[in-house]
Amino acid sequence: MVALIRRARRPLIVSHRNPDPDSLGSALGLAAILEALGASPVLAVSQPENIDAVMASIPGTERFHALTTELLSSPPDARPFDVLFSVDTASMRLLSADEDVRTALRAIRPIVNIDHHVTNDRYGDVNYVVSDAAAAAEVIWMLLSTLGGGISRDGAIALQAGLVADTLGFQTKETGPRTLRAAAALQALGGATADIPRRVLNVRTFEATRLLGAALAAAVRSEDGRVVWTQVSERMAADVGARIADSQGIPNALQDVADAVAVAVFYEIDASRTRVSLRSQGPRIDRVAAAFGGGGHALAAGATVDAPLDIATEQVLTRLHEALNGR
Ligand SMILES: [Mn+2]
Repeated sequence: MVALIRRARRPLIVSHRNPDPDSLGSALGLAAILEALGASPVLAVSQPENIDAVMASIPGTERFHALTTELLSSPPDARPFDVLFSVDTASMRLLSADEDVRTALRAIRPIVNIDHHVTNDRYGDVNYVVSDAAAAAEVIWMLLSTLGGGISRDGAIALQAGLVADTLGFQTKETGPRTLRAAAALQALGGATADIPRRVLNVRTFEATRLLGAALAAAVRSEDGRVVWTQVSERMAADVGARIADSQGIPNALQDVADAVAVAVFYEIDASRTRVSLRSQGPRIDRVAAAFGGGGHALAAGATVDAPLDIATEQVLTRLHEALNGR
């Protein structure tokens, strides 16, 4: 792994679609490591236009190219890629919805898969999957400390943003001594922990605030009190002058309900598809997400269900109750 990083001259760094602060921050952190070693990395994600204002506060996000067949067939400066680094991404399928893009990505060798998802399917030629790491950014920091090299201040800020976001400000069960050592080291490199949490965790738009309120007011609790869930419909969003894409922080707010063991938030994508985010305080819920073609972590996972909002809600809740009852 270390040899591959040292040898790379023109690496392509990619991460999953529907970007989040950890996917972007860990990619930017890896880019900073490679740059400190003299390489010229190119960064790409599917639909970089989906990088919202919160994520755009991470320095360097404007560097992401759209991950398209055009980028892969005619790379910037006509310099071919000599290695593909994929970060925070459990399977190739999550990099792009476009089969042609995935085929073109597979033509770049070697593929180096750096991740922290338990559901990672080891699609790389080299796989560095640390499933007890709290964030992909923590795994990147492990590489940095092994290399013993330097990193720019912006790189440190990007990695700190990934750590802070995936741990919800160092609150998740995955947050361990190594996570905090990474945070301390990144703070010493200029990635302060005072300013970044507000930027990536707390700040939300006015529209997202109103939508959060509506979604919380519509919350439902199961009879046994163990599951709390809500639906975010097109209509709910329109009623508060927002779009579903504005939604932010709903699962995290619901999981603070006392005695709730698991939380589910259902988002209407269109008339036949529903996205679900799941959180758990203990029982594994990644298998519930996997049953619907999704994935994630033991205690935080999600899926896109091919069913309308109400039907998807019923299907997932049934599975979720089975999982909580150990069936
Ligand atoms: Mn992550």
